Amino acid sequence: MTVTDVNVDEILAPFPDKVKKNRKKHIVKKDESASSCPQIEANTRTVPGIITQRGCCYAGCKGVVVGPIKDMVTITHGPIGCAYYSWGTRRNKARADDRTPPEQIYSAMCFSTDMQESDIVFGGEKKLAKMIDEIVEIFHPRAINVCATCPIGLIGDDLGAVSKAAEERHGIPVIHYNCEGYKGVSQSAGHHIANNQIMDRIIGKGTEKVDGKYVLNFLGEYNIGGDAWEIERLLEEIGYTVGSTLTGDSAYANIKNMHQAHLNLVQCHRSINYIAEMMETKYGIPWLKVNFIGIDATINTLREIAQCFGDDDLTARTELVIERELAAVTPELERYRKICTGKTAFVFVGGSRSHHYQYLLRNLGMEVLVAGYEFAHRDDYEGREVIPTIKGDADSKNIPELHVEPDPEMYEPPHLHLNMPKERYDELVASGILNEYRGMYPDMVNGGIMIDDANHFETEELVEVFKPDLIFTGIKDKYVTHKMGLPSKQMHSYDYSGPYTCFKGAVTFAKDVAHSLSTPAWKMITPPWEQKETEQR
Ligand code: CFN
Ligand code: HCA
Repeated sequence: MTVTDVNVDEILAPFPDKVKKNRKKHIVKKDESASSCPQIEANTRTVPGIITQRGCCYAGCKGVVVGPIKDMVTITHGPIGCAYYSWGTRRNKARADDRTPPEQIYSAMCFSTDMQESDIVFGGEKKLAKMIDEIVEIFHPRAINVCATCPIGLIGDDLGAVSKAAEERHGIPVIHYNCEGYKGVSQSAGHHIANNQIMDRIIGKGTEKVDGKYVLNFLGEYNIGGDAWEIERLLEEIGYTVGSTLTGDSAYANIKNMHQAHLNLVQCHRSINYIAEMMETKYGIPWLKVNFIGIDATINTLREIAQCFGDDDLTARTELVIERELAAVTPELERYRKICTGKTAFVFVGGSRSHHYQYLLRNLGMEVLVAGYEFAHRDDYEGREVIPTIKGDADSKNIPELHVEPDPEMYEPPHLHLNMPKERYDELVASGILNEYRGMYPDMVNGGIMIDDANHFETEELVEVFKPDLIFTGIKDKYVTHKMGLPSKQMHSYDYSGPYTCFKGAVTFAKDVAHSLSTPAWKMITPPWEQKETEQR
């Protein structure tokens, strides 16, 4: 059977009719003969009871966006479990630098009010206030984040009031996030809440001058396994100054001065597009969607950034760095490419990597048969902007969009938001220097499946049908995959490896993938559908 023969209805057949109808809208099969991308349902509630890969709003706010800010103490106001299980689960690395000494790095620590039954009954505000006082006394942080978990919203603790009073007592910013886990439908709501508060409370508050002819901020890069450091190395060699990342290895001390940059680069569009847009509106800073995953993607990105400034020296240095890095990695990459070429894969990650890694996999000669996101929005799939409408209390800026209404009339490439004349933009696109924004769909193979919020059942069915050589996914289906006799590579944490960005990162990735593919252990496992019934018990 070829990939184009796969029938989505057959995969969904065992579901009850209502579930079938729902899930069908979240699955799109690539059809090269169709003129445009079919609409995919995304950013909507998961069917109750289904084993989703998604996380919660608190995970998106605390775990993803604000937790990595190294010089801020981040308090989890809630029961200890939420703090414990969000402690150190992401590999966002941080190190000391000129502004932040080692004793002021708190991002790997775990702080929680440890709400008990009596606190739930009588309220946790006093406990939180006392905890902030103790933290200031013991750790002397520059600023504090306070993140709410589910019960806090239910009992109605006023985080804003407690934080404001603490700010007055101690004279440092205490920033609160009403990111109760149940808000929205996934981590995505938490990204939005975190973006709003960072924009409102941190960016623009600094007065220290950021020196540099070309100052860039790097948004949506979380330094997993050291990814951001590898990118910064190249950018600095070319002649850029990286003012701040958001939020991998970032500090309050740098984020507050981000408004001085000339250009914002956006790696993960899903988690940080709100700040990119808001900074463009408020400070007139243009932003550029980039991708440092994959050799060709990195080269394109470096050239595009240089084009934004139109400086010949910068362009020349960009070409020199590209040439040198390429020469250094090509022989080793070729070795691993031989093992990877012709192999097939699934890629299922949160909200941006599933597309970014398609470029790198293509460099290795691998074909992605199934790709999807846990919590992406339609623009991430379809490659066009879909305007969100806010449902609920639209006046409260802490309520993120809960549902996205499609606007088929709307098309604006979110890839490029530059304050450059339209003619210059058209010229750069026409000459092939700037690429149009592409969502995941245009990069799928014909007959391949694009799937939103995939669940365990569907993943197993798709594996049985497509029989990929490897799955790129997260911890929640890593071991299920192994039991099916398939290697899996964690695309969130990189399984203790990385960095995977730019040229050297591509080699590290290729080596890890080649090792996974060559391990004989997978042939010794019989997948469930090949086992006899008695063996299955
Ligand atoms: S580092 Fe990012 S790249 S921020 Fe986002 S959408 Fe998560 S934590 Mo896991 S790996 Fe993943 Fe993306 Fe952006 Fe990470 S694909 S799910 S919320 N994500
Ligand atoms: C999160 C964090 C996560 C989880 C990874 C996984 C991460 O979404 O809360 O499921 O394997 O990258 O650490 O996405």
